Amino acid sequence: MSDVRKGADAGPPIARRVMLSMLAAGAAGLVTAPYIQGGWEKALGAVSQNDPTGLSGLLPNPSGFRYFSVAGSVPHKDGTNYRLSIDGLVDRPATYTLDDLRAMPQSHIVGDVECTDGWRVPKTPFAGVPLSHLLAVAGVRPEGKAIRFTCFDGVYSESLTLDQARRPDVLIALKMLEEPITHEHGGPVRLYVAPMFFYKSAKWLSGITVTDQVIPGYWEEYGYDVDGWLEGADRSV
Ligand SMILES: Nc1nc2c(c(=O)[nH]1)N[C@H]1C(S)=C(S)[C@@H](COP(=O)(O)O)O[C@H]1N2
Ligand SMILES: [Mo]
Repeated sequence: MSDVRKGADAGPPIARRVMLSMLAAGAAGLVTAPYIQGGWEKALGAVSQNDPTGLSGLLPNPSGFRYFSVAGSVPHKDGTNYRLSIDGLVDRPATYTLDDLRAMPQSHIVGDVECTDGWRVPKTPFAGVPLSHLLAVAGVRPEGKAIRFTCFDGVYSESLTLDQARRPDVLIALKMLEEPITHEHGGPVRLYVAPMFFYKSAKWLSGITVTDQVIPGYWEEYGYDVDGWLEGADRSV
């Protein structure tokens, strides 16, 4: 690379240049150009992976989604190295591969996606294993009252009460938008908590731990409600 700079300013020059040009494209209204959506999403995802400012999450995206990651970079995982563990207050702790999860009962849900930042994507299809199924297989002990979720980005975490976790509209999602979940959207496996704000839907899910009380997740430490119900959600399910 000819223009690698030295000193405090030496960052990833290509990533920064791409990001700036995409910001410029957005500002110039070029986003109405007929981008192939997958390509645009891929490019955006690649940029947000290298974007410590989080600014790229604000880039316009024809699908309506924004990409969020509180981690600067996230390892890519697939069927060869992905693992999901379930442990804590259960009788039968286990670790699952992607194939294990694919072989379990799958549910399909079409739900609204809504971030607290105000963007919303209605009627988004998700598919995967009901969390209730995994909990039943693991055998939650009587002391178990809540779930802590951890992620292979090494940073993010989330929580649900046991009652919330057992709802049929809470999925260990393997598919989103009828396709395997992309890395940018938290693949190969993310949580989907249909009745709650999207921050509850932890991306890059790697751990499910049954705890005796709710341990607030990443954003909840900064004041987000641990009960992130969407307006109109049926809380009694
Ligand atoms: N691991 C992880 N999961 C996460 C987040 C994150 O930063 N890291 N952001 C949350 C927030 S605030 C939102 S709105 C959604 C964004 O999902 P998307 O990037 O697929 O649109 O993921 C949620 N899950
Ligand atoms: Mo969000």
